Amino acid sequence: MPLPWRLIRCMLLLFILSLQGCIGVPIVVCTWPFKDAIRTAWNALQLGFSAVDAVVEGCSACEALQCDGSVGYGGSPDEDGETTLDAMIMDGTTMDVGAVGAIRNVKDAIRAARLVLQYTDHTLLVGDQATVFALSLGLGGPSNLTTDQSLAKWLKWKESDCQPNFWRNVMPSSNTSCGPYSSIESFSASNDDFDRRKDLCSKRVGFGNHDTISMAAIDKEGRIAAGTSTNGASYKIPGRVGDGPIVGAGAYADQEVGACGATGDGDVMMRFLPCYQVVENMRLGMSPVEAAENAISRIKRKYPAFIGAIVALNMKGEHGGACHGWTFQYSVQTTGMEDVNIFTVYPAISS
Ligand code: SD4
Repeated sequence: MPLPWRLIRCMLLLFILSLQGCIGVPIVVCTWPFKDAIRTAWNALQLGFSAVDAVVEGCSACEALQCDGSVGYGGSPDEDGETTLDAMIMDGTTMDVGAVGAIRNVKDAIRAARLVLQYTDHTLLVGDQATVFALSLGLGGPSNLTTDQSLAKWLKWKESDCQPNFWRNVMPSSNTSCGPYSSIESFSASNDDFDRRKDLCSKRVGFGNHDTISMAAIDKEGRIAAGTSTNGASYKIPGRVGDGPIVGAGAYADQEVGACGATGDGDVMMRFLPCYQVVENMRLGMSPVEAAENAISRIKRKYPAFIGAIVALNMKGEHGGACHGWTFQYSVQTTGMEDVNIFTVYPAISS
């Protein structure tokens, strides 16, 4: 081949490669600096696995590592001291979803969610029946999800009269503020205990240490997926399911537009389907940052004290985040990055 042609070919190749770099796919993003989770997902993408596989592998790594104690076994004990898990996986090419809520005695929550996606027409299975389902298809278990750390955390909470907790408008029936509780209406106003006991309930749980993994990925073939895994909220009332396994709340992905992952006070956030909102905002032309800021502002208008954050990703590989009530960090790895990059997002000044 004559030299000029070789040169032109080389330049063309370089141009294509640089274009891939700036378009930024394949790509994987997730809430918080969960570097090992991103690396695991990125390796899966590099090996040619699908976006769904990469998200499952990434979240699964976080579960095994018990990322920040709020993903996987041994974290966020509920009122009975038990750890239960929420997880979801969404395939943005088909809009198929598999999710598990408050699954018990199974460590591999995201893999259980994937089984729902792969082998059923359902979207969400919960509690003991989700466990039976997952075990029937070969997932490991039953496993004890309690660890020495989660037990110690729960005992300390019991010793602190079960404070804080998620109850409101109730009265404890004993002299501690632990349950069982009765509705406040069932107490007569003349009850001597009323005022004293009223103060014993429901000091609000802070979400300062909340760190769900919500992850989104675009694979080499341009397919998008999103997923979540979390042990939810410490001292939750048994049976509570958070936003993690709720489609459009904890995560969302649509091949036509992009994807989103959320973290924070799931009880509030799921009322707004913030990730669905983000994707629809991007469909209307907003950038990922604008879309995320808009979704957060809708929640903050109604719940000024809520704590939460969002990471958004469009099909071009552009990403952005927004948060309220805390400083947020999210992780990214894409073509041209040697390792995971961490991005920091601050709450809007008006927060
Ligand atoms: C939940 N949203 O169950 C989850 C917890 C979380 O960052 O996001 N932590 O409410």
